[in-house]
Amino acid sequence: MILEDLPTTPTSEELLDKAFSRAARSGRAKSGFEAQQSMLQTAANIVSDNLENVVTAWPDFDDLDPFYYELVDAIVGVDTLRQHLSEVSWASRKTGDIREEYQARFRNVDAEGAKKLRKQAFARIADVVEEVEDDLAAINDAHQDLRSLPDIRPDEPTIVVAGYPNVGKSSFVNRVTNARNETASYPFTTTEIRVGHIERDHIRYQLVDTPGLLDRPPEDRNEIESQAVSAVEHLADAVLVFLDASGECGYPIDVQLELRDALLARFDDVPVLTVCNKSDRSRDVEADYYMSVTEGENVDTVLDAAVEAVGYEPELPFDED
Ligand SMILES: Nc1nc2c(ncn2[C@@H]2O[C@H](COP(=O)(O)OP(=O)(O)O)[C@@H](O)[C@H]2O)c(=O)[nH]1
Ligand SMILES: [Mg+2]
Repeated sequence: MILEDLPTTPTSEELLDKAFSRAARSGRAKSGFEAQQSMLQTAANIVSDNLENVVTAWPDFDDLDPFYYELVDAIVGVDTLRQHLSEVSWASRKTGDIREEYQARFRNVDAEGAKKLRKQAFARIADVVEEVEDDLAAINDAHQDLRSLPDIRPDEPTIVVAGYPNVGKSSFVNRVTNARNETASYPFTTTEIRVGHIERDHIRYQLVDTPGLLDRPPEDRNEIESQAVSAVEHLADAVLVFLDASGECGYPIDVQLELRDALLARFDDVPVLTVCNKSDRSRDVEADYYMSVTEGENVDTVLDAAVEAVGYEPELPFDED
């Protein structure tokens, strides 16, 4: 997804090792005063460039699609991440300042004096880098947490599949997308988001299955999960709520209907279709559609209805003014 191209964030130790060993190498190529000057340049440049790259590698959070913004915020906290990045940015500038300061001071000393100053400068650079040790670690953690986000395209028409566990959501998504390998999952707490794709009239639709999220009453969701629901809200163009009237899923039908009603209220901007799945077992509930995924009954009808409900009209290039 959008964040997968981020380079790995170095630890402060890795960064200092790299900077000082390259500096030593560049120092060996010269001698006396010049060796010291070259070491300072090299170390400071490596540190300040690498720290800056850590920061600029991240997209501007304000440019993120609301879906991803909410998701990033739910998983790592946008404000916290911004804070860490701004600390690292500070460290990059500070290292640049140290380089300038010592370069100026180098003008008035001999080789021996330059060596002393260079050592002093290295100690100060090391201090600066160590000061952002925690920030670098937190940025790296955030990156790890975010890199496995499923590749969801917020601009693609999206059908969200909801309903209690074991009502047949995954069976449906797997059957119609016919692409198990396309489903990716993202675990934070108990939550995953899985996505599969279908194509109708050359338009790609995303089918999103959210086990752990839209399969339980709102009051059972923790804060992160609630925020993830907000993210999904930005995404959904239509919602399919699956019911299992047979109760084989382990949840009584009245409880399932309560969840359906909560979803109707929550996703009030988009069509929400009620689908009684496992119609081979029971049809004992009022629903928009009756389907059996395992028997292949009405599966396409439900999919067509969902596509219809999305009502996606692709923008044609010549429509633009
Ligand atoms: N009898 C019957 N079983 C079904 C049907 N659809 C799914 N199942 C079964 O219900 C169980 C739970 O399905 P699953 O897709 O994992 O549900 P999910 O938890 O909502 O994703 C599995 O054993 C499925 O084979 C159906 O239409 N009829
Ligand atoms: Mg499932």
